[in-house]
Amino acid sequence: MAVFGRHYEVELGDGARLTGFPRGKKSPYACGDRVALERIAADQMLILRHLPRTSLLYRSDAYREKLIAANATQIVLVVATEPSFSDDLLTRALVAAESQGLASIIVLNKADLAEDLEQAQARLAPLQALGYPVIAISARADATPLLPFLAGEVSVLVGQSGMGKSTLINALVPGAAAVTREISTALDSGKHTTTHARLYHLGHGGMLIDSPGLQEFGLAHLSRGAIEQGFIEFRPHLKACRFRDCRHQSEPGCAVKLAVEQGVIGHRRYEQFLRLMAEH
Ligand SMILES: Nc1nc2c(ncn2[C@@H]2O[C@H](COP(=O)(O)OP(=O)(O)OP(=O)(O)O)[C@@H](O)[C@H]2O)c(=O)[nH]1
Ligand SMILES: [Mg+2]
Ligand SMILES: [Zn+2]
Repeated sequence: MAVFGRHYEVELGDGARLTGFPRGKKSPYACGDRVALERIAADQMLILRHLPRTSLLYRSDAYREKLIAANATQIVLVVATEPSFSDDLLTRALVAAESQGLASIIVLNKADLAEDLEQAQARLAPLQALGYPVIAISARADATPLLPFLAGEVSVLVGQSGMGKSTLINALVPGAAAVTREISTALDSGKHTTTHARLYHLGHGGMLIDSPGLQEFGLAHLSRGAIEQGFIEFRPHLKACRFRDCRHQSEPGCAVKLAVEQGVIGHRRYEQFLRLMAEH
């Protein structure tokens, strides 16, 4: 249910909440994991192992991996009219989601800040055109337009700090109200608010995972192939490149570059792809 570095909050089948500890020095579990437990005290459990995962969303740099959520079925990328969001982070999170076969939806929060709304929507339009749903809402005013997208899904909220992920949680999850006050108090100090991932039950079997704000989304764990597949509009062209190991940079007969020149693939997306590839 929640990850606190070296220990966890676990929920049993009957709804009881206990503290769980990993066996060794490592903490290899993520929010959303299903785990086998052994009781070590009235309110403490040893976590023996995790059960097979349907997905694992994580980011990585050259040195380490940071787990975000296990068993999610979709990623909800939360951006806002204000503060301004990073296209690069958004692209990376989409590629990570695609690599795990997760659906992605984009929430444009703080739609009540009307003066910045149009510009934010314009920045998201190319992604919307690719088929990613973009839902403009105000978590403060009314988050219910999001509910149909969450029903029956395990959704992980991902985004930069201050976009309103936890505000969304509080708007959508009855009973998370106690958390609201803590969060708004902490916010006044101007710090990152959410420090650990936490899973919340929605009605009708849906679940929502809140996660700490991200400043970067390293994709060191993804192969070149996974990255090119992560740009979904590239997919129909990849097989048509003359060379099977085409890097879609300056090779002759590159179908991706041709599609860019013909305006079928957007310039900005192609440039973002090249930037990601430069790290590999
Ligand atoms: N105007 C407006 N402000 C909002 C809205 N949603 C959230 N906020 C404000 O945005 C600030 C950040 O919200 P949080 O929910 O803490 O953001 P977060 O994404 O959880 O941030 P981290 O936990 O640091 O990652 C708070 O002051 C919220 O009150 C909205 O719809 N409209
Ligand atoms: Mg938060
Ligand atoms: Zn190519």
